[in-house]
Amino acid sequence: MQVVKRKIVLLGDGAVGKTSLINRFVLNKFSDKYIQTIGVKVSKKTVTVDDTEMILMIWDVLGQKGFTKVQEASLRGSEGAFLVCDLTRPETLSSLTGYWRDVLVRAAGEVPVILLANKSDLEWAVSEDDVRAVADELSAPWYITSAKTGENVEEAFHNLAGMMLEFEPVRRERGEEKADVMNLRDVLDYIMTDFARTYGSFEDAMPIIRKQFERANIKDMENPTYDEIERLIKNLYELSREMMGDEKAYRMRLRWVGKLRKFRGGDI
Ligand code: G3D
Ligand code: MG
Repeated sequence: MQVVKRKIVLLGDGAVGKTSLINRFVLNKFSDKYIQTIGVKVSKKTVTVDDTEMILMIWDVLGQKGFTKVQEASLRGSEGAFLVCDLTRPETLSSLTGYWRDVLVRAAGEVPVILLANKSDLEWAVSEDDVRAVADELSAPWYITSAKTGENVEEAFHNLAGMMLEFEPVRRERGEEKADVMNLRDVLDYIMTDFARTYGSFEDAMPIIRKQFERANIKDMENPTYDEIERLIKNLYELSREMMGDEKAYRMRLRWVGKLRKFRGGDI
C-alpha cells in the first residue's frame, strides 16, 4: 500500500462551519464551543482510498474576506479544497463564486474542489437548486452537510481524497509534482511551513511568522527576492535559537539555506 501526504484547505465566509466540519471529520464530534483560530491551524487525518493511504493535512485558515498575505500564502501547495457555505445565509453561497474561488485559484491553481452547503440541520434560506447552480458554475461536486449531525461529512472528505488521487496524473503531466521547490515563492512557503512544524504549533507559530515577514520587509509575497528571503532566514534563525535551542534551530536553518542556495550559487 502506498502512503502519500496531501494538503487540503477549507475556504468560505466566517462562521459557515469550516472549523466545525474539520473537527467533526477529524475527531468525529461536534463541539458547540467555537474556538476561533487565529491564522492557521492544521489537523491531520488518514483515509484509505483504493490501495492508497492518504494522510490529509487539513488547513483551517481563518475565514474572512480580506485575507492577509500570510494567510493567502498558507494556501499555496493545496492539492484539494472545500468551498463552504452556510445554508442559512444566501450571501455565503454567492461569495464562493464571487470571492473564494479566485482566492483559491490564485494561491493553488486548478485543484479538485467540492462545494459544501453546511448547517443542513437548521432552517434553510437557499434551495438545493441554488446550491446546484453555484456548484455547476464551479464545476464542482456538492454535498449538503451538517457538522452538527455529521451528515455527509465523512463522505465529502473521502470523495475529495479520491478526486485528488484521480487528479495526480494530470499534475504529473503538467509537471506540477510535489516536493520539488520550484521558485523563490515556494522557498518562502517551505520556510513558513517548516518553521511552524518545527515550532510544534501552527497557531502559535503564525503570529511569529507574520511578524518576521514584516520585519524582513518582504514587499510582494508572490514574488519575494533572494535578499528578502535571506533576511527572513537570518531573523527567524536568531529568534529560533532562543526559542528552540541551537541544535534544532541550526538544522532548520540548514534546510532553508539548502532550498535557497539553488537560486544563487554562493553561500549565505
Ligand atoms: P468557521 O470556522 O467557518 O468560521 P465555525 O465556522 O466552525 O466556527 O462555526 C461557526 C458557528 O456555526 C459555530 O457556532 C458552530 O457551532 C456553528 N455550526 C457549524 N456547523 C454547524 C452545523 O452544521 N449546524 C449547526 N446547527 N451549527 C453549526 P457558535 O455559536 O459556536 O459560534
Ligand atoms: Mg474557523
